[in-house]
Amino acid sequence: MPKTPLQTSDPELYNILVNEVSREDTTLELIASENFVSYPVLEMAGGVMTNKYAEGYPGKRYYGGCEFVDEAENLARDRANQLFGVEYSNVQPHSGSQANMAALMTFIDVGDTILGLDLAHGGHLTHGSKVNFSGNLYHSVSYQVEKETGRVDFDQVLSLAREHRPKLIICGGSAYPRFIEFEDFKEIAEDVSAFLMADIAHPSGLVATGLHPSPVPYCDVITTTTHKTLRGPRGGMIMMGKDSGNPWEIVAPKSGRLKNISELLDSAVMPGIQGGPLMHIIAAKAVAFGEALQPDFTVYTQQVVDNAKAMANEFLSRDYELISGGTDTHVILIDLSNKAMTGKVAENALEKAGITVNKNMVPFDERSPFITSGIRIGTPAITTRGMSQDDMVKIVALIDAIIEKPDDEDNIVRVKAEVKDLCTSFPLYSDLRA
Ligand code: DSN
Repeated sequence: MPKTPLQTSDPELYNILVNEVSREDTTLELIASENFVSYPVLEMAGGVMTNKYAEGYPGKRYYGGCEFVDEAENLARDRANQLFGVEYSNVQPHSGSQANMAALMTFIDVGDTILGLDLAHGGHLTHGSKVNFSGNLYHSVSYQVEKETGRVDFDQVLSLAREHRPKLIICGGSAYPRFIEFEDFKEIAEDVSAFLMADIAHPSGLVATGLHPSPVPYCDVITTTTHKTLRGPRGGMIMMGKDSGNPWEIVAPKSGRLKNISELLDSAVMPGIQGGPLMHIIAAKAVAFGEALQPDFTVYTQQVVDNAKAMANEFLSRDYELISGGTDTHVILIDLSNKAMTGKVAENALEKAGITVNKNMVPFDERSPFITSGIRIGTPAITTRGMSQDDMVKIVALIDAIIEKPDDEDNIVRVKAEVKDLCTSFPLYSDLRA
């Protein structure tokens, strides 16, 4: 095979790339926020639109030569609107965090109060964590889940909302295995006249295919990433739908004038927090949204959920404690306390056996985020490889074998060989191997 340009010019980095292809192919990727994009998405993400400066929006750029990137961004927006049933989308945020930052900047002023899910209870850094801009620039109050059910404690949300009068409430999170309860949040937001923002970064692929309730009828603004269950390139997006009763005009935080929210959101993203958009990634988002509009994608997301449920049942039958007792989505959160094991030890031992998970705090965790009592598992990536329920049962058995004997090197070698065999039956990126 002829050498690739990278192989010729920079063999050191070429080898790093090839090693990553091999790692993804020969290990079980169970990180709930990861997925494997298609070749067409890769082609666009690695294409020449990376060269183009296009500050501004289609038809209103600060640079010439934007004819084709305009077409790509318009397609990305149109497809996003169709996919989620919304009237407005901004596909420029470089990440979910930047989508969240732009949304907060649009709806509220620095110093205003926000109410979001505690990071240690499944929330996200940008939902008000003290180590993040959201907890620094805003007065942040956090709600939690109930100890017994692992589900959002709506009595607490209501009482915190009435006590602190947040200007904006955030629903959604990074380690919440159940459907986000948009309707319940809406009731509370209305009670205290707060804006309601949904962060659907995790379940957006399930939302797009109707397997998770839609936030559109309830939320003033919706943010997401594009690379998790949605299976696009790494990035973020902001949306608004008319169904929510959102007036599409608000008194702008700074000027005090009545403004169209979509215009405020656009200018919060650029020039507010970003400069030049990543046009290769925006075009790759358009490709991924096109894929997600195909009937096959619903077959895929249904399998993601079926696989997560099959895994959850198998874990339960092996005496594992699952937060909330199971899952509605692609996420499973396991408390390993009854296995006398920390999340950190489990993550390291599983990684040695070729199984990639992340340590994760569980609600009311007494351990630090660097140790944790739990692990988070997700099925989007292994489902993309074509795995189904029978494979989930095998994978849980392999995980259990490691959790039982995390220090037994022979056991790790045996499990690693089985992981490799399983991966060989579901090849990934065969065309990209050295
Ligand atoms: N880091 C992402 C996750 O793993 O869920 C959230 O930003």
